[in-house]
Amino acid sequence: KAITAMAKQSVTLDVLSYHASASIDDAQRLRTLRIPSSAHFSLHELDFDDIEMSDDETLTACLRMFLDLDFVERFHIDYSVLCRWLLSVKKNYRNVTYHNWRHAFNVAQMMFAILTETQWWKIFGELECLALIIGCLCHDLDHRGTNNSFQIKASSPLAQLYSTSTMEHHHFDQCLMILNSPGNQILANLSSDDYERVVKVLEDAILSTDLAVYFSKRKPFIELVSRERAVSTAWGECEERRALLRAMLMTACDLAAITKPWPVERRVAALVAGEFFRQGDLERQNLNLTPIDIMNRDKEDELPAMQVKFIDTICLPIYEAFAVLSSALQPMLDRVKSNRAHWIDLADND
Ligand code: 5BB
Ligand code: ZN
Repeated sequence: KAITAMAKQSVTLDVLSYHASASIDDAQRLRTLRIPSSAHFSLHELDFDDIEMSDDETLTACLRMFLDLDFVERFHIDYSVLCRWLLSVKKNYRNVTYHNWRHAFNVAQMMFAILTETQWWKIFGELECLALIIGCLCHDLDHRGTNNSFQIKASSPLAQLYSTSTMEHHHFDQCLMILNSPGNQILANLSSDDYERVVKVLEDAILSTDLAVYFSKRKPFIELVSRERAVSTAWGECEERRALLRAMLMTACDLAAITKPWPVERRVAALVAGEFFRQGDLERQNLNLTPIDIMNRDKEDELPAMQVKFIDTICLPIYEAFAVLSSALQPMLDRVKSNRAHWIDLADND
């Protein structure tokens, strides 16, 4: 699988050429928009739904999160630069069914709601909170609607560049590229120490959204939670615990559609299925492979049963741990359980 340095460079150029910055004009227009309160957008709600929002509203809601978390003041972020950076981030999501800008926006809102409702923002401090929110907004940048195993099977340029956490490394690359683009440098006024720390936390956060990374950290996390039972102020001084909590928070926010009211969950699950089926179609057409059941349109009837398995093996353990750490997060666990009952119902009656 090893490739020469020169081949790697040309792969890198191929992969990086997709990047495009938003225009100054678009940024100036966003800059003049009024920013409604977090209450207006229900940004603190765990059952938040973006369906009724316009694209402009998703952008002003992001600006509201940056303002309320005091990032703009604390890190001397130039407001015009912030507007352009947000537009560039949005622009570098593709029009795929699920892994698009709306997904990234929802993940960031969930992080905002959890950090504020649990008061854990005090444990992490402003620098790590900034990295987490940027991480959520950027964690699926340039997603093509196909997963890591597809990149490997297709020997895509991305798989040649990164053999593990393929897409997640690419999302982080895209994130850094935008942060370094002229006119988009929201971290320009940080000290070099603070800048390096934010980028390191950001890298860990984005790489943590690989499910394989989640599986490797889940056991130590659950053991920590059963020992501690709550996030005490002592966690603020323990980088190891904070790092584990940050990684698990990324997954909890990434998968949070499963914690939403049933009509939202059912709608989002259909989007996930649509993207999986499209990958299955590509595997058949381009790679001459038979897709696995979850990506096979012919197995659409088995979707409710797959969701039950997804809930039991991946979702319940993490939201159970979070409900132990903070009673403010118990509603997320309750929703996962009631959605599970809905999926069981559909699985039985079809
Ligand atoms: C998930 C892991 N994957 C490598 C193989 C399939 N499984 S699964 O059996 O748990 C599964 C999950 C099967 C079907 C699914 O959806 C059918 C519509 C899902 C599923 N995944 N359902 C969801 O509602 C959601 Br949300 C997801 C997450 C999709 C993004 C996957 C990236 C996870 C990063 C932590
Ligand atoms: Zn995601």
